[in-house]
Amino acid sequence: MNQNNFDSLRKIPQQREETIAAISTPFGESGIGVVRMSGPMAEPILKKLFKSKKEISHFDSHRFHYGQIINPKTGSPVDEVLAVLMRAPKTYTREDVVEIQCHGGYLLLQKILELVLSEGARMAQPGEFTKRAFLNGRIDLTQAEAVIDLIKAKTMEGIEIANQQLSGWLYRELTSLKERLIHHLALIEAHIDFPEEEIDEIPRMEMTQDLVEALRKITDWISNYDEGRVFREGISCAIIGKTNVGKSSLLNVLLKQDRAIVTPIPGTTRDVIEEVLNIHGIPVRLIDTAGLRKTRDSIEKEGVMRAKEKAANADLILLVLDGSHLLDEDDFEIVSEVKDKKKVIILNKKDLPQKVLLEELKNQFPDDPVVSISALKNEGIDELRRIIYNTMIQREIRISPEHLVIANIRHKKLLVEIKVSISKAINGLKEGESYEFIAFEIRSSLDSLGQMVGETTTEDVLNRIFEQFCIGK
Ligand SMILES: Nc1nc2c(ncn2[C@@H]2O[C@H](COP(=O)(O)OP(=O)(O)OP(=O)(O)O)[C@@H](O)[C@H]2O)c(=O)[nH]1
Ligand SMILES: [Mg+2]
Repeated sequence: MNQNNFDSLRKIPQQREETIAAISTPFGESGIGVVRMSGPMAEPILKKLFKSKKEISHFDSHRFHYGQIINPKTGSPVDEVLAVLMRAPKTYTREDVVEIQCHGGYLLLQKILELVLSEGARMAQPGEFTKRAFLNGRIDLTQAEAVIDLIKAKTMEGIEIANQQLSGWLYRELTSLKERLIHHLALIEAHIDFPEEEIDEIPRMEMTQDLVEALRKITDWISNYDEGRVFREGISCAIIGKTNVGKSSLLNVLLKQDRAIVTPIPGTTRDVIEEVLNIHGIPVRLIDTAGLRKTRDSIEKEGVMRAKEKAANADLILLVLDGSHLLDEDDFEIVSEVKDKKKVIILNKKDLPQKVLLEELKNQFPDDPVVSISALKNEGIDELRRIIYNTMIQREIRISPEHLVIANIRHKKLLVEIKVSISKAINGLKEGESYEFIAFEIRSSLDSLGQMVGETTTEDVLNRIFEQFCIGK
């Protein structure tokens, strides 16, 4: 096969003679803060800045050392710290790594970073430590992507999916698939290259069966993407309805806190209020909006416009109606506004005498779940939470080490490409297509596989992935 396909980007030196440095802890005050370096200058820089009562002529690797950071120009102490030197290759980046744990004041961290930079390190770009771990071959691209997912996860389910990927489970599956495909390709290419030699006939049946088996696995992975994505990225959920129907009350009761102002005056909420909530493992960005009505008030007008914009972009609409009043023109207008959106119809104020019947509403919205609640009395809220979950999770997925969950759109797109090529190869085998044709399809599936794990990924795509990281990771 064409070896260029798998010429790993990781073998290309990426100016890694440079030593990078960054503050790895968040901006603000904290108990401790960490300045991190990676690269060949990490140890010499540490030796220049670090002073200990005990003479440390030789740093033990992977051990804490107690001492002070001093300004080498003035000799004055900057902070009392613990420093760790981790010598390559058993480190996060596979390069020499130094971590300086100092007091967590931001100015202090800035000062230590400045000293490190003035001694020859350069500022790290977002995700550059992890990028080096990838470029130096410690992790593949799917594992690097899992690092960012782990940091950004909002629920335990999100953490589990990221951990599964970080442990290299996806990488191992893809590697074994790659080996199978390379095996088939080698057989076919031998026939193409030496047609007149005495080589065994290609076992078309067995090859077909093996590819069908691989296809089944890939199809299975693709099929749980929608659910995986929901757990990884979460959903946006806009609470929409007329004024005074209880939208802000609903936000508050779901959040279990008085986040939004609630009054009997229609038009209370003007601006958009957003909060994140965990619904059975789904991170839900809940958006309370201004009640939709025609208004002359310019502030409220702006609020109504924003509400419509949020409704248009939301993954899910919570359409709130007031069950204690007959529905009117305003309600119907809102209904028609969101008719093509995924939504839950909520009949609020069930504690009051009802003018709208739940059954009638169910007939009116045969395709949408309908639920009757009281935001004021906290009734029906658990049922609503369950309905929101069921609306987004069509099929239950098991998140466990044995069940691979695909949650990243980049992975899904590549898996679909692989699926298409393998399907074509299978059909080609069944219909007696030329070996060139089958080899071409297997090669293109191998190329997509290479992009997935980062072996043939373009620099552009890599940059886009690592840009999402924070500085210092
Ligand atoms: N009885 C009863 N009153 C409710 C219920 N939910 C909300 N209310 C009352 O209805 C009034 C309006 O509630 P809000 O939550 O401010 O309504 P809203 O839809 O956010 O209103 P705007 O922000 O003006 O669009 C308040 O007086 C609430 O106490 C309910 O379930 N039962
Ligand atoms: Mg409101």
